[in-house]
Amino acid sequence: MQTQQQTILVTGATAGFGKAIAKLLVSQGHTVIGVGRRQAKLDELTSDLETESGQFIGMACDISDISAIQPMLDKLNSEHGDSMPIDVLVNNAGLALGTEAAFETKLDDWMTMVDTNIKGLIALTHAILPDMVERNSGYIINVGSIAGNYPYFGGNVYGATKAFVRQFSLNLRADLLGKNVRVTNLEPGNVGGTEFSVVRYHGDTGKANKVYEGFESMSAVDIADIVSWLIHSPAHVNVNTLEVMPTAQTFAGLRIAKNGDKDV
Ligand code: NDP
Ligand code: 8X3
Repeated sequence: MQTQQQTILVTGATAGFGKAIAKLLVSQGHTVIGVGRRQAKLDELTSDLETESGQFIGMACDISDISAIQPMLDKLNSEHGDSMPIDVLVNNAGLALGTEAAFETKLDDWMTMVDTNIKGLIALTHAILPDMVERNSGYIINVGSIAGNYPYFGGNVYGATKAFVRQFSLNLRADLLGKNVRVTNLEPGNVGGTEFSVVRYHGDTGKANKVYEGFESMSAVDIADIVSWLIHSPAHVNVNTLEVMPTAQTFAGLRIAKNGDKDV
């Protein structure tokens, strides 16, 4: 069990999983550097967490602009002293845009998912990993998705970005042989109560709410509990991948269009 106070950088801390993860870890005494684009949400979280035992530091940054990542880390170090080694990186920021079939989507949406879920995640990892290796200590938790493991209608590029995140996580482990740096790909299924579906449906809250009707989805707190458990697990244990779903959810089945039916 890792009990000492750690410095944990969490992307996507302004909402959903990232916000729940930040709240839990700060309440456990850790220092959380929360990254997101919305400064007002970061300020809100800073004041909400003021009385907790740990510390929250908000850093506004659009990770899809990879040229903004190093300046954000430089600012963090200059404002909080060069002694801000990051013990844990939680690459959580990401998004899905659209639920249409591939031939009906907007190319811009595809590119935004690639820029955020892939390019932002690898750029931040590239910036932080060498220091972990040098210190022979560290942990990268990537938030993938079941969408990276199972194909489903409308998952096209979103699922492909998460499949990238899964393979990148496993390949990091391969490169980190002999280094004391852990990597986990956390692969949740349906989680309600976050902004994920509102973003996916381009702000249509009616459609977004329907996704969660009629069953009990997981919550951001469930995900935060898992992340906390991973961080506090013994340093000699590496969870490579961790897939979790609501009990009500299961895998998509294979389908056949019969009698030339195009309307399936
Ligand atoms: P939310 O939409 O609630 O939160 C997404 C977070 O990512 C926000 O804090 C947002 O902050 C941040 N973000 C998005 N784009 C950027 C960017 N360009 N730069 C910096 N931050 C960014 O989603 P969830 O909490 O539900 O999802 C979190 C992660 O979990 C995502 O990677 C998602 O793909 C994955 N996931 C979600 C599941 C679900 O069912 N909800 C299931 C499986 C995986 P801001 O807008 O302020 O920048
Ligand atoms: C989100 C999970 O099932 O909505 O990553 O694609 S799902």
